[in-house]
Amino acid sequence: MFDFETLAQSVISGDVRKAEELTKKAVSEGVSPLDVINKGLIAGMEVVGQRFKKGDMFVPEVLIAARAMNAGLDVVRPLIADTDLKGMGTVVIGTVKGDLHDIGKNLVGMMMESAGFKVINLGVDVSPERFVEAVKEHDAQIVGMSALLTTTMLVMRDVISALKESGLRDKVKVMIGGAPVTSDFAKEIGADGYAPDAVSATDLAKGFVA
Ligand code: B1M
Repeated sequence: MFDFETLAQSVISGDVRKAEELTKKAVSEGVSPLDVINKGLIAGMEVVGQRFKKGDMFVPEVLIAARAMNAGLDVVRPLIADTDLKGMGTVVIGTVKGDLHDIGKNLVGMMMESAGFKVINLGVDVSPERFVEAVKEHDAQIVGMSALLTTTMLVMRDVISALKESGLRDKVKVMIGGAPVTSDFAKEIGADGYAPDAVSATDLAKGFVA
């Protein structure tokens, strides 16, 4: 039985080498990449989030923990992204303007890739205009927006307005997510769906193209 607790602990303490080594060990023992991510890497990052909230951890420590989590993700990424699935469609995904949080958004993008979507990851601090340009440029079927701040989640509405103004709103499905976002908020701003985590985000996207 793989020790997920120790893997989570390596993320919490920001031990990049240990996170990488333990992830490799899990993979070599046949642990599923999704379990490695959810029970080990994300579980560790959740503890970091709680400690950050209480003021027991500070920004530099959070960044170091995020680096350790990414080191683990780099190990499992090829295992879940290199599937033989046929193209499901193109998703343009980004963290909205003013917001620099990208760990969850990258995870969502990675899971979608593993499900066979072509994912255009626009990064962080993405303006409404940039979302519109990218939809046109890549002929995307889905727009995915992420926000982690109660202030920046409001930008999601602006992106939807920009899509309407450019005549693209009816051609794409819009999905949103991120810690402060809810399904009620999605309805309120006219998004097509909300997902609380990376796995349900992928299911939602699959439902859009089914
Ligand atoms: Co920030 N931060 N942060 N932070 N940070 C939060 C979000 C916060 C809740 C912490 C707190 O105080 N409790 C708080 C927001 C408060 C609020 O608005 N309500 C906060 C704050 C205040 C800030 C700063 C303002 C702090 C400061 O400078 N004073 C600042 C803002 C910078 C900015 O964006 N302009 C800031 C900075 C940072 C760091 C740079 C240090 C770092 C980000 C590093 C990075 O992303 N590269 C950071 C981090 C790491 C966090 C916490 C601790 C962890 C976020 C995270 O990565 N979680 C966070 C506390 C928390 O969330 N508990 C916090 C792990 C990740 C896997 O989960 O991102 O939720 P998550 O993604 C999930 C789901 O939400 C969902 O699926 C993902 C996977 O399951 N999901 C989607 C996400 N996007 C989706 C899109 C979808 C569907 C699902 O469809 C498209």
